[in-house]
Amino acid sequence: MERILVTGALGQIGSELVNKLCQDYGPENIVPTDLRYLENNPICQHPNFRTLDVMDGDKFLSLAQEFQVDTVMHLAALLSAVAEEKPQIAWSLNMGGLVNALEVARQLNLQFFTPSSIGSFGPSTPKDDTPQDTLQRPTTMYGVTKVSGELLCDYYHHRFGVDTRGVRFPGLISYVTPPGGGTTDYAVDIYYKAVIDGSYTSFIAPGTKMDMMYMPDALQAIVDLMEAPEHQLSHRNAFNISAMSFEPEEIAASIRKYLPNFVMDYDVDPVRQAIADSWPNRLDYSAAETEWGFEAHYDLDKMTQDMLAKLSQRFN
Ligand code: NAD
Ligand code: AKB
Repeated sequence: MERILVTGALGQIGSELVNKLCQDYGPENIVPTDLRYLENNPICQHPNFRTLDVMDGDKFLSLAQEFQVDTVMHLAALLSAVAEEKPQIAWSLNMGGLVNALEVARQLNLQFFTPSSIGSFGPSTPKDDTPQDTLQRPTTMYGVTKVSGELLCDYYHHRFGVDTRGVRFPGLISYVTPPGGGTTDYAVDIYYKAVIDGSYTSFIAPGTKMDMMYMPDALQAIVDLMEAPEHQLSHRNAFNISAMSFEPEEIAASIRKYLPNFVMDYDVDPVRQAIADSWPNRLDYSAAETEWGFEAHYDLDKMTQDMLAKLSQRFN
């Protein structure tokens, strides 16, 4: 991996991934792209930044050729809650954009990364210690596109020899860029509200466990998987990974260790609750540990300390 084009670079993951890639591989070797151009966004100030609608396959191909990239990291997609509001658009973007990205990788012989999600599982999947290879019958449009995407990436590897790789991310928590309309967003919102208001109303019900991860661990996982020797990988495109699993009361209790007056109540959103109920409680990620040495460094309390410190610096 030497020269990398990133799609959806202004999103929650992309905005931090681009910075990490610039540090690790040199800013001149990174090509951040997004549908949007945001004048004051530092990613848009990167000299290689280009607007790119991933539905435009010709422009995608010509940008990859112009910058002579050897890797595509494809992040542009609609997340679970928004996809449930706009299922037709979600299918069209999540699958159409992915096909275009894979075609660029196939035609130019590029290495390829795209994330799947815990959303690729459904209510019939084993909920605890969810295995790497198991039943995947998701009941959301997001999940349908994610499991289809996993299969399509496998297909491009077996059929065309494209070096496709990916992980199933859990809910990602970060303080830099707000999340783009997912079900796990509550676990980000709660920190902002804790710092700004001292209280939070959770749209996810008590007792709902989901896998989560702090952004620095997620970014390192992407780089580690992409740099792993190919012969070590028996899986490729959908490694289960996770750092922690908690329910709303547990994250609230962690916040109270540092902000003792923090209070939380509930106003459950039935749409996002139904999505959360269809997802696993806790993944088994031993395949990622064995095949490419995945490890996470942040647990719930360590993440809480860092989130509260960074957000307090910004808002207080
Ligand atoms: P996000 O919603 O924060 O960002 C998506 C970006 O894609 C936005 O900047 C948006 O402008 C851009 N975009 C939308 N339509 C586009 C188009 N037609 N062409 C080009 N760009 C377009 O998403 P994210 O959280 O950064 O997620 C990135 C990927 O990671 C997605 O595939 C998502 O499913 C996956 N993922 C994210 C999480 C998470 O918790 N953030 C968890 C699991 C998987
Ligand atoms: C979402 O909630 O949609 C994402 C995800 C887990 O894929 N954060």
